[in-house]
Amino acid sequence: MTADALREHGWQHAYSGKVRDLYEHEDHPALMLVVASDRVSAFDHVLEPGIPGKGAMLTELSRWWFAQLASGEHSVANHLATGDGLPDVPAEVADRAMLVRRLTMHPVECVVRGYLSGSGWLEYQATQSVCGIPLPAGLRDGDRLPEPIYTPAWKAPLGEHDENVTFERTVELVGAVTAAALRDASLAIFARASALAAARGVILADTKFEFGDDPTTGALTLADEVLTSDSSRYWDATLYAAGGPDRLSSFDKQIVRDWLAAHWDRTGTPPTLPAEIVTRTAARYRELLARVTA
Ligand code: Q0Z
Repeated sequence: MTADALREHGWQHAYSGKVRDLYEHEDHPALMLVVASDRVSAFDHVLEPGIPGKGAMLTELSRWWFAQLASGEHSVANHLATGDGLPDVPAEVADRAMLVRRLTMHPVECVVRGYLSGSGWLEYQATQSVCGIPLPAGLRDGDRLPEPIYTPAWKAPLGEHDENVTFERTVELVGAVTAAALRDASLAIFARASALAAARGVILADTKFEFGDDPTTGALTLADEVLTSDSSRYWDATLYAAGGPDRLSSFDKQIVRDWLAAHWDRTGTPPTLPAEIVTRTAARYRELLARVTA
């Protein structure tokens, strides 16, 4: 068992999200271990069974993006721990675990949208704006925005949904200097990442970053998972351009969502996913990883 293997190496469970688990180590209080599971969620439920290899594939994608973003002219610091004297990561979880430095996290989800969809589309229909940013009239679900917008959300307490907020509200939450730094870093990273994805035939529609301050240097540092299909919406550029019914199919668990929508009335416990749905979903995650990191 995973939990036993981690405990034998001194890792104690600290926190679990729907999909990932966080561990800490008594002898290494400055570090944490982020472990991505194969769990998949849709319509706010964690489904059975998991998607074999999902945790490893999303971890590989995060690592790849961290490396891309750390290199080059506009390099971004990240929370991955490197160097000597680091604790063991059990072999059982090595391919889906990231050893990270413990940061002082900022309680803002830094969302950037290049296209209008999801909660942004819902808010737009009600107000013709998203997070206080006015938008042109007449946009449809999935339309490209005139330019990418920063639409932060406040990290709600456990179990509650994050709440879209204005930039001004983030100033109240973290101060003017940090609020501006979060926005500027988020937009700059999105610009780099979406250009890179586009070159590989993938549209990065939107994504969510989380940042913290490095406690030793004070540097703003990219944390959490980055640009995975759990934290981002990726679309197939060819399907999008063709404009057919699948043009906004997300590059990951759309198959799960579609199957569930057709086989469940959204009350009670969701049904078990058939093997074919699981296999096809795993193949989608594999395809995204292969395309992006090609
Ligand atoms: C991330 C989360 C979960 C994974 C706390 N480097 C860091 N320093 C301090 N805190 C965090 C990180 Cl990544 C941190 N989360 C979200 C929850 C699994 C990530 F269950 N919470």
